[in-house]
Amino acid sequence: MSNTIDPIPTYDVVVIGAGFAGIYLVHKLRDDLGLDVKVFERGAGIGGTWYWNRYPGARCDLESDSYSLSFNDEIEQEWNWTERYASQPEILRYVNFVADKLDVRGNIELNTTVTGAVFDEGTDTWTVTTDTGASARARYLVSATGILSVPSMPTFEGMDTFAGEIYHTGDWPHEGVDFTGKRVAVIGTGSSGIQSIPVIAEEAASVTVFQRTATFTVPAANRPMTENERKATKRSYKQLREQMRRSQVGVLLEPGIGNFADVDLRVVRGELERRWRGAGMSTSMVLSDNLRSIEANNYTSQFVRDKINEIVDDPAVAKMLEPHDYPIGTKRLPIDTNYYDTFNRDHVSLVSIRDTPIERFSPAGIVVDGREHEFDAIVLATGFDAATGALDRIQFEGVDGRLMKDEWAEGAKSYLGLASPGFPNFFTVTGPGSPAILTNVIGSIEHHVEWIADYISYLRAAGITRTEATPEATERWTTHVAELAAMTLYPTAASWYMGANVPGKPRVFLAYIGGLHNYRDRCEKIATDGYPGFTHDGGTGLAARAEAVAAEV
Ligand code: NA7
Repeated sequence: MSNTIDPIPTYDVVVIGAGFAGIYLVHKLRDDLGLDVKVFERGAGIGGTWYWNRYPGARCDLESDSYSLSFNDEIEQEWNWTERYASQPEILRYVNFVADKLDVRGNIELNTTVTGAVFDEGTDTWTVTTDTGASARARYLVSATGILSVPSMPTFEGMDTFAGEIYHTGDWPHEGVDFTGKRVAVIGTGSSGIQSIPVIAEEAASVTVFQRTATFTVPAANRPMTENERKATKRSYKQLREQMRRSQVGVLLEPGIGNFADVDLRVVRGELERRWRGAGMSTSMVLSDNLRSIEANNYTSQFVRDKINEIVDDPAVAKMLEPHDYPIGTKRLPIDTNYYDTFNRDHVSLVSIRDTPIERFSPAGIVVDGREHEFDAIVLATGFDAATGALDRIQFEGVDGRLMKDEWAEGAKSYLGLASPGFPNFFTVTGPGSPAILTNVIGSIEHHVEWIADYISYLRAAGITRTEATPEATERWTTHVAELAAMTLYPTAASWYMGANVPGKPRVFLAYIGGLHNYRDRCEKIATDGYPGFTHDGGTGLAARAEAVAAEV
């Protein structure tokens, strides 16, 4: 018998990340299952995406009463959203309110980046290492690292020679940035660029936007929430949430009015006009087959191009802003406040870098097509290494020394977006292959957390110490995800959904398109059937039953 004490603290579950997912995991696993949970979080505060993305104008693109947690009545009833679309500071306040309500802070170690995790086949446990030297061991490891948590940093020649400041929207200084009197460049016109450009233009001396791909965006029609609206929502939360869970994307968007071939185009036009004035993302969904039929999509796309030409005074600028490179909706549709109007301001200009890319940064600014543009500050609104970026940066070592980054070198493979073969007792919240990126992410997070907690509870009850997604189930799921995507227009866009925004990243569609409702049903059936598609070792009884069911599937 050895007298040595294991120097590594041991928990039931280690969680990576303290955004909405990490916080809910603590509550669910600790308070409902009675487990000992440890969370490591890179930031000096909780909130994940909403902790880092503090750029001017940062705001959620889903309505506040949808983009919020549904599992706790007290939180729902006590919290008061002030705007239809919540701003980043308000969402971060909400995250902190939730964390206090659930009393989770004691389980979270901040300022600690997980660098590696190794599975020990002798004990069926994971040992997690971090950049601070802290480590932890646990039977289960759950990644809650978020979808948009690793900024994609472009590498322009001469970047380090630029004499002014360079900021990335996804890693914004916490003290804020004062652009008053400054000449500012913004590179990138996705959601982050589209939200920040009008706000930066309010204070900067000049704003020059460098646009590689013109982006479709529709008006947010954001406004304050009235007390009556808040009361009405709070009264009907139960029904609303249930409808969201039973919907395609986990949020109540206005449905389509019919397929392109079947509807009167005058009616379509009228409906597009109505939705343009306030329906946010539903604007692109007037035609039910907008994401399946290129004719339908062309009609919707042209409507937005016409709007751009109506709004923007200078026809040459309007032409540059017209999106032509992808079907509307196949990249996440930003919703904006005064984006196109901002180009009518004298101190705002647009430089297309579609055909003449940025040559280099210089000490004074940015050189394009032989011309130097001078700036005091440059904002990179260049997006994220989405969905897999955070996982790729951690050295996950599974059975037989297999590394996740090697296993996923040709593209992420998962079973249900929740687990991956060779990595036992490891679950991914909002992982690639789940519907998360196409849905109200909070709805997906809640589902994943609850499903994982139920599964852990099942494993413990059965005395199963080791579970793993089978290669066969993973292959079937990954193929199914790809086949569903291929039935739509999504793969035609060079989007972050496809990994196309990061040089060298495999082009694999990263989400299950079949809808949150169908996904939930499928996961529930798998649970009811004893978790076919997973191996079960170390247990008896239930485990044997599960294996028998798995063999039949
Ligand atoms: P996005 O949507 O990925 O947009 C990034 C933008 O940056 C996009 O316009 C890119 O052009 C542009 N970009 C990226 N790299 C470069 C380089 N090297 N040179 C020039 N331009 C570049 O990220 P966001 O942060 O705006 O939004 C991400 C999500 O957050 C969004 O979908 C919402 O869900 C919230 P490209 O289109 O690739 O030609």
